[in-house]
Amino acid sequence: MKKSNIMKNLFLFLVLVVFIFSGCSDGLPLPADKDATKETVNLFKSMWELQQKGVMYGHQDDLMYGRTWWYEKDRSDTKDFTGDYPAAAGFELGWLGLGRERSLDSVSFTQMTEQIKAHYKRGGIITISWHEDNPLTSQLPDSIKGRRGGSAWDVSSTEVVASILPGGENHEMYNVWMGRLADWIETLKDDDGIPIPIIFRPYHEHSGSFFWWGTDICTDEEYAALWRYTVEFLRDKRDIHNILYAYNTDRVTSLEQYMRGYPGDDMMDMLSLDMYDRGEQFGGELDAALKFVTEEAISRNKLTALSEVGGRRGMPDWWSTVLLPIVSKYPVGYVLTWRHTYSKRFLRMETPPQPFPEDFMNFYNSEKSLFLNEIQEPNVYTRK
Ligand code: BMA
Repeated sequence: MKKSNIMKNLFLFLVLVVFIFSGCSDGLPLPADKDATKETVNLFKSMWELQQKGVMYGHQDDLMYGRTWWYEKDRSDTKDFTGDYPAAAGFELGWLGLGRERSLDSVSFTQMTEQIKAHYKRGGIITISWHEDNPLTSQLPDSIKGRRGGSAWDVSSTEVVASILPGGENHEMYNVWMGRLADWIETLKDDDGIPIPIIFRPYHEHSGSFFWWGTDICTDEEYAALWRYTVEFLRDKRDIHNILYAYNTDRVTSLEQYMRGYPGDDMMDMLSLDMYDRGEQFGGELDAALKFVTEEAISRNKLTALSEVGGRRGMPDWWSTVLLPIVSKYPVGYVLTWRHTYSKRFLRMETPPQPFPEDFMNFYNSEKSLFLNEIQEPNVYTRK
């Protein structure tokens, strides 16, 4: 072989080696966890691409119950109404840390695992919130507990976060809660034993002061430290690598307010926002907030979501006239509406409430919205 040909082949070989070992041949951003599983990396990349294409619909506890039914296999309010499942299914872990069998919303954690597996198998996305009890005030006698009785909403003490961080008097107890969380996450495996990727959004709505981790209830430094401790516990101590971590606030009016307490790009995968429509000013506020949150997320190579949103009372066309036009302007990964609380009272009614208003079909039929069918191919976890 001529010398020049040898050089050429050597060069091509080196290019190939660099290509294989760089692992990011497609140029798409990657999760913060350098050891994220293949499926988790693929989920991140798929969501990055999907958020340019449209906005996924997500619904909390969609697969666990509806207003008039409780845990029926394959049932979903979204599917009952539209014929398709939501792209993202939301689940809630409150009371898992306490070692209970059922969540604060009475959902069995074992059944939750079953539904997570089923949704993963269909190619759907899983997102998880955690309204855990207050680790400090829940230990107090009932007579001196705060107004919300030791729950996530008990904001009677500003010492809670400090008390569970390393060196705090509740640190060991919180490690036990975290251990239970890690144990449960480890049960999320498909039939081949592959860990199922999840989006985890604990300590949410930090800009509000209605949870024990809220903005006036702990300092921004304590909040960031709580996040760092949580990620390090799951990722480093427990070696769990199937999680995308979502940073989240309630309504905010500036980027500076949004970023208070941000634990860092080395931990977070998603910048998300929760905002419920409480009246006229909502449209403008949501528009402004989504603009700076999505711009910031994209500049940091992070995913985005409007991870909780809810319509305005007495506004039947809210989905198509308020939500859709605003979220369509920005690369928003998904919008998630909250749970449809089950009640026997609804069953006794002559005409039980519809799961959604008629206008939800306009949202469903829009080219901009993505339901399960529209994200099944290619599969978000295999990208094939
Ligand atoms: C809240 C309400 C509560 C519920 C909690 C956790 O916003 O829906 O009833 O317990 O979320 O899911």
